Amino acid sequence: MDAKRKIEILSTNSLTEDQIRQIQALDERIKLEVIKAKDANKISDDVWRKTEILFTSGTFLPSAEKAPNLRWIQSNWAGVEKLLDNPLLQQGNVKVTSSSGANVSQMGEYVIMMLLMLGHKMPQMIHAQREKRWVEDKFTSLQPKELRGNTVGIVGYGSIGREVARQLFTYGATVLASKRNVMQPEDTGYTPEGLGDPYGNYFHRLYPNEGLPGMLQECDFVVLTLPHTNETQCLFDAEMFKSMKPGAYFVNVSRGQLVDEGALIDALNSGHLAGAALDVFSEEPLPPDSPLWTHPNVIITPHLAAYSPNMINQVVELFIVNLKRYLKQESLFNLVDLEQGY
Ligand code: OXD
Repeated sequence: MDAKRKIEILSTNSLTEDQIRQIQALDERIKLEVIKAKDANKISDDVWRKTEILFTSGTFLPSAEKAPNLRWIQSNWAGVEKLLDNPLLQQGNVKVTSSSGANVSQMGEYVIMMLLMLGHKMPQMIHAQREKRWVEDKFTSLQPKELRGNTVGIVGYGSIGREVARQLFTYGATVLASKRNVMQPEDTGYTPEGLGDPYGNYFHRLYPNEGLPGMLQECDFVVLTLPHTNETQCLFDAEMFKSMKPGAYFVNVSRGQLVDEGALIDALNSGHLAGAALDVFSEEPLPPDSPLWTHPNVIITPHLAAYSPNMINQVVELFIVNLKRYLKQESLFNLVDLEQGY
């Protein structure tokens, strides 16, 4: 890297004074501009022309002509599919890194909360409370399915799946996980110290993607964490739900597009699935007429599993780790394969 050349960074995320200081202290060539903008036109041509690194929660980008020096985009999103269609990325000289791993602590807690709520029949108990109804047949209708002694299947053993497995360990559940390459149980992505499963220690059995239906047959709970790509579009269709063990619970924290919602509703209505917790939907906000809203065994949340007051600080930490690597011309964490889409 040219020792005199300025490294122009544009952040559309607001940063604290301390974060700005930390970033600038990394290299005296760094020039950091912070502009809270929600679309590309709010940023001047001059700023776009100079920008080499973009740190953003946005899914907007200028044209390639407007940003000739752009080389790297660090996104705040773990799922970057909305960014990838952008023509600017077709040129092949801009790297994209996702935030995968940065927010896994709260996502892990969200998933555990949902597994416990579903298994312990919380939706049914809240419903009875609203009606001021003391459930008389509580030992049958409210019989819990505990995590201890039961099997949780994690579909996609990436950073979220690994943190779920780590948190599940203390509950004594059997953890099965599916992963594209079972020969590589280690994590190659970013995970904050002490979180996740960097060495592949927290699952009991790993399945290749082709083995997913077989894995599902054994699971009392299934957690979907895969990214949305052409390959995963509608992965959970009627057949896949049929592969699930009767009476199992389903949790989705990935993207709604991985699920055929009609097939999910059928599986719930027939009683084949005992319940579901859904944070993501094929259409967001979930339309008011979706039967999922009122299904008695379904918990709906408005796409917030990654949210916490620490969320942005966690992503800034990842950005700083990656920026140090960029400056040393090392490979970046969470580099998105633009062909594969994750
Ligand atoms: C993400 C999300 O992709 O929160 O980061 O959905």
